[in-house]
Order: sequence, then C-alpha cells, then structure tokens
Amino acid sequence: MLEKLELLVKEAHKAADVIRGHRNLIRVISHIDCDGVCSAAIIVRALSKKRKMFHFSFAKYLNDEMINWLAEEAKQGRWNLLIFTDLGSGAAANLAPILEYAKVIVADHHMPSMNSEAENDFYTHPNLIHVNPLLFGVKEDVSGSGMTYILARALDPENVVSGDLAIIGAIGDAQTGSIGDKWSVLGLNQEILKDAETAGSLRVMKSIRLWGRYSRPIHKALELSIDPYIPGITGNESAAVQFLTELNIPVKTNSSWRSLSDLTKEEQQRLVSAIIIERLRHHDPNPTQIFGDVYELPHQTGEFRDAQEFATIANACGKSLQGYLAVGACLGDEDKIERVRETVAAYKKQIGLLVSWVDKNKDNTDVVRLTDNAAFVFGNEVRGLPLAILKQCDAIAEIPMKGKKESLNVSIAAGITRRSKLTVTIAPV
Ligand SMILES: [Mn+2]
Repeated sequence: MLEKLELLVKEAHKAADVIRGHRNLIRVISHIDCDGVCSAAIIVRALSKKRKMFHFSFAKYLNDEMINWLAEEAKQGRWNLLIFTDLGSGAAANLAPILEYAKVIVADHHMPSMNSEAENDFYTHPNLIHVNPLLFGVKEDVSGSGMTYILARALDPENVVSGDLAIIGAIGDAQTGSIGDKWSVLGLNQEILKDAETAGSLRVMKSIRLWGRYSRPIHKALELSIDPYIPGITGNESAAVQFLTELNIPVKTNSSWRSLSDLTKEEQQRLVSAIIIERLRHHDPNPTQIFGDVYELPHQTGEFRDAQEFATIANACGKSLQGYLAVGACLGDEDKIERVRETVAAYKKQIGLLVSWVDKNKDNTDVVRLTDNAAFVFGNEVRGLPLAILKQCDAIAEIPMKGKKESLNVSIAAGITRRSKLTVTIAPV
C-alpha cells in the first residue's frame, strides 16, 4: 500500500515540477460540484501563492466539443499548460487533440479511461501527467479535492493549510461512513484529516449526527434526520416539536428558531439520551449509533463553520453555476458570503418547486404508473445510465428542471422520486 501511495505522490511531484517551471498562463478547469469547488479553491490558492498566472473556469463534464475547443485555444498559443481538477480522468483517452499542443495535468479520482487498443491499460501520453489513485492501485476513498491537495502539497508543503478543503470535498462526495462504532470520513481522507487538524484548519468533535448544526431549527433537524433514524419523530414535524417541549428544550428564543449549536450542553445531553431511549423502545439493534465525527472549521463563522453544511453550500453554488462564489467563501473572501447565502436560498427554492411539482402530479396518470414491485435506477450525475441498462427499463423518467440549472444531485433526484409515485422499473432479466 505504502509503495503504491509513494508512486502516486511521485506523480504529483512530477506535476508540481511542471507547474513550478511554467512561466506562461495556465488554464484551470474544475468540476461544478462541491468536490470540484473545493478542488478549485485548493489549486487557486496554490497557484496564487506561487504567483502563477492562470485562467480558471468550471465545467460539468468534458465532451468532444469542449476538448476540440480547448485544443483550438492551445493551438492558437493562448496557453500551453492545462490543469483539470475533479475532472478529466474519464476523458483522458480523448484528450489527444489538446496534448498535441499543451501539457495536461489531471488531478482526479474518477475511473480513468482505457487505451482503445489494449482494453486493460489505462491511457498514457508523454504530455499527460495523471494524478489519480486508481492508476497506482490505491483503492481507498479519496476525493478529487484530496488529489488536488496532494498535488498542491507537492508544489509547496505550506499548502497543508488546504487540508480542510479536501475534507469538505470528500464530505460532498459522500465519502463518510462507519468503521465499527466510528462514523467519519474514510480511507485516505483520514490521513488528510490529520494534516488539517495539525495545521489547525479543522477541528474534529464527537457529536450526534444531525445535519444543520448552525442553520437548521432543531425540530426540523430531528424531523429530517434519516440516519440516525428517530422512531416516531423522523418525518413528523409536530412530533419533533412535542418531543423537544417534553424535554424542556425551547425551540425558540425570542422570535428566532434555535439550532443544535444554540442548545446548552445539558440540553444536548438530555436530547441525546432521549433519542437513544426512543431508539431502544423501538428495538433498534444499535440504539447508541447516533454519534459521529463532526468537522468544524474554526476560521469560518455561522453555518460556514460546519464542514457538512459548508459542503452543501459549495454544492448549491456549483450546481447554480456560481461556483466561483463558493471558491471565494472557501478562501475566506467575506465579500462573497452574502451572495453565497442568496445563491443557496435560490437553489433551495428551486428544489422546493421540483418537490411540489411532483406532489401536484402524483395522481396524474400521464406521469404516474403504479406497480406492486418497482426498482429505481438512478444515473450518474454526469454521464447518466449506460444504454444497456436504459434498454431494460420499463420507463425512463426525467425530473424536469426550470432555468439553466445543471443536473440534480442523485440523492435529491432519489428524494424527489420517493416523494412521488413515479415508478421507473427494470424488467426482470
Ligand atoms: Mn469528486
């Protein structure tokens, strides 16, 4: 394992050497989700520190049209070094037109594409430096921002300060889970986490795993908590309010709602014990498995302090095509905070509209078909589902989107579908 990691880090150093020696404009392109936003913030900070000139943009995916257009830019001599972050591995084998005129560095964790002639070989090219764990047999969890972090550290050990961003990116890519009793980020992310803690950019605390520590009213946090599940309270707002009232935990102070972070230590303890008792009463096999690592960003304020909330914010900005705002927030640009908040509010409204569209149409037989057994298959956010799978489905549904938004998160698409009676079934094979 160590040997494989060393090879991966060696590739990052190769990329760092190229960046260090580069005197002209560098083109940087990152993916539009949370992981891509965090990758972008890491590389932007690293290049700025080295006083490199760069032009930076976001992309949802890399198709041939875009590759040809980038190749044309390179051919015209506008730049001759391109860095892709959280993007690029899947299209590596199609980058030849660009590689003819420029060097390309890819820092990504997605499956790299293969050589077309030899199916089992990953694509290589002398002008391509590919920093991807899978190329070196490293199969542990790590995000695109984790790979960008490894690249940034190779460029300058001082970039250890960006470890928190790699963790936010990993959270955004759902690289959290449990090992035994411990619930945290997993795999290589654990190593990056140690860096971030040592650098002081992130603090790890143990707490109940409720989303919205700073921004969500506590009764809403309980109502919407699926993992951990709170029997009788999950999915029931008034039961959540009653539960808190019986525990003598006010849901409001003056006129504002209280969030988990507003609760006193004693109130938090009362709440946690009551949740465990509730789970015990309903014979939950692991009643105490409600805790986990909570990652705090001590240099941030308000809802931006909680890494999980930050990940949601970064994702909402990226998907609203306003990723640069979140990059600003990642890098501590306070001027961007208000616009980030507005963007997140607009994004939530958009999701709300979609949910109500589904609710409104749930009895419409043009869009709803009821069956006894149904399996839902959700596509990759970027590539969708392979044709072979689509061909086996009884019905293919698309969630309509207003405006020029990009794809929904697959978890949100799944949530909307669950609320609906839309049935997308796969025929028995
Ligand atoms: Mn990613």
